[in-house]
Amino acid sequence: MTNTVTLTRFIIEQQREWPDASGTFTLLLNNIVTACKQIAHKVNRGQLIGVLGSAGSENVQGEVQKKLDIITHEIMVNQLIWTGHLAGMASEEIDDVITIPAHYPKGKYLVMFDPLDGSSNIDVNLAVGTIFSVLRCREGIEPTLDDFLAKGSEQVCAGFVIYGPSTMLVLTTGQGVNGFTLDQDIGEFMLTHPNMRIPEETSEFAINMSNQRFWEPPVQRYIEECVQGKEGVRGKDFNMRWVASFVADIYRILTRGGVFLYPIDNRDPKKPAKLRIMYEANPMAFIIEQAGGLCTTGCERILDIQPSGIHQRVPVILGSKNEVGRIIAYHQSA
Ligand code: FBP
Repeated sequence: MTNTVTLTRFIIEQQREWPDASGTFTLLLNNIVTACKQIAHKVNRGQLIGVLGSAGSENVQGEVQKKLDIITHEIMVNQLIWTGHLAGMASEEIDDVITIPAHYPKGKYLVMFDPLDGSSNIDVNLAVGTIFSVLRCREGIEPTLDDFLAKGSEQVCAGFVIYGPSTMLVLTTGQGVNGFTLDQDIGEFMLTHPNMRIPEETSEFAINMSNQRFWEPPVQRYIEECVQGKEGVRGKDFNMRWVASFVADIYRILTRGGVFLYPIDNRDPKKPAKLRIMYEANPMAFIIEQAGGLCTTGCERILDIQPSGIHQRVPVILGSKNEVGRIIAYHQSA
């Protein structure tokens, strides 16, 4: 099978449907993708270039940073800061928003990113990824925090790159979801998975079971019923998967269906949830909904949430429509 449609061709042909498109978005996306190709190279080389292991520092989340957390953060910033397409950026790895220095032109987009998602898996050679979200912003101005804290429903683009057996890009600009595989020989992402759709039905759930005693009753009930299988009220057996790399769990769900839960829990009242809304939950929610799935906190559609902070955490339940719909109903009847 010869895949001839490159990402650049795909985006340019898509832009032709937007009469007032200036082409800036295509250029911005190309810069993001160039950064991800550089990251793929570092991740793939691993200990050959001494980039595995801890950096011995903590990020704003209080998490011990891996060397690659910092390296990938710097690659994203260095690839985007000079382009003239951005008014600002935000990254999982640093506290404040990243402003564009005065000696570079400013543009009309904001990019938020998790440079290395699933970094707890990097030293054990499991799939990791980069997640990004793009918002429009008032042009040529110094953006305020409010410009960044837009609802997920206002994203113009969301995507992630998974550094796994293949390096793949999954992307939406609000016209469905498409998957591209990096052809290492020519260094181009090729369209290999057009119009990805999530099956509405599934018998596979993903959750970190070790947190079970901290979950709220609706999630306790849902998982209990799945585990009871065909002997229980669901009358069918369920399988479980948990990679602990959001990108990997999401890519599996995009490919064969499933439901992912990182629900609210009462382990630590100061940190009732794990995943960050701006550069994890919102971009994945946009992708999942564009692929025919649902994404909720259990009580609220993720894309309708008014964010209150760049590193705000939210409960995330997403995936195949019928199962997520059942979990929402369990929350409503609780
Ligand atoms: P980061 O690695 O970017 O901090 O992401 C958080 C994450 O690793 C997700 O990728 C994953 O879904 C989740 O945390 C795993 O959590 P846990 O280690 O509690 O199972």
